[in-house]
Amino acid sequence: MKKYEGIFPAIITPMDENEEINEKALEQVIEKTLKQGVSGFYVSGSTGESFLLRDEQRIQLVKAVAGIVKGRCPVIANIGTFSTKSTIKMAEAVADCGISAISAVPPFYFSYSNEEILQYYRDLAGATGMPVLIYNIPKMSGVSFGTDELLGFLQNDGILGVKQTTMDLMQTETLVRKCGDRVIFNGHDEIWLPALSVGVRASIGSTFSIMGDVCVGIKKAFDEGNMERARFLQGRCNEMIKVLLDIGIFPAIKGVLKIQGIDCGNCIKPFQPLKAEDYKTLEKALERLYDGLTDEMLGR
Ligand code: MN9
Repeated sequence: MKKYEGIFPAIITPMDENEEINEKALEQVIEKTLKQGVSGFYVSGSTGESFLLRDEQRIQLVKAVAGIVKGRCPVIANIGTFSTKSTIKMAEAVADCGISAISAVPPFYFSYSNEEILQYYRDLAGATGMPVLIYNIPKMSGVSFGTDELLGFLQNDGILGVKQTTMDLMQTETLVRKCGDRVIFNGHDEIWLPALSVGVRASIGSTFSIMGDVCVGIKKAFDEGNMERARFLQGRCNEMIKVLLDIGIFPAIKGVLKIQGIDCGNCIKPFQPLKAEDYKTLEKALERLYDGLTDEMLGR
């Protein structure tokens, strides 16, 4: 396996009742998913509620994950903020804690030219010397790239690759075909199998914290040429993802973790706590997800 191959949970940020980081629960999620065969972690991303955390909490979080992982697998930290200078400051604060790469969504809110966005990524790579993973998430950031623009960005020194949180598999296919030396991460868990079919080898996703074993199983089945099983497992995941999205993906993921025995608290307000009926819905969905799945199917 390559360094950036397989599934990377976009890890949730466990919180206590004061909206401070619960490092004990963080460790439990990391150890559980490592046992399930995940290949690394993406920290302080959308799933990690990064834009709701204070800067010092993001730094604490990244350091805590690196400290728990202790070099057993790569850790990618999303350190993106609103300006180049503050993003570099954030990157410098975590540079020596044992992470493998940094990542950032394109600067947003104001409209920037492509040159300005590219310069932002170049400045991050240049100032820190760490590989930079572009976080392409047009639906959330409001910044969409054409395929040619992205291809241009990927040619630059210091760019590790791109996390493609988009359903545009044609764009993803083109990036994989034309940028063989860069890492193209799938970013939507519901199209992990379709992404594998266009040559993607790695995926960063929020649901890998709660069903990492099933998603490891999808890749294993695909690599063994067992498409029937791979499709079956992707279908099970997608039924689960539909329920999570209907409830609200991040609070719902924390809800499932609680059912699985790891209390990660609530998401930061204005996210609202789950209702009792949401837990019932999630319990049922979780039972359905794992019903009849064997160790072999789960990649064990
Ligand atoms: O980081 C996640 N992206 C967002 C990846 O939440 C915006 C995905 O894992 C999605 O949560 C998942 C559900 O749509 O694919």
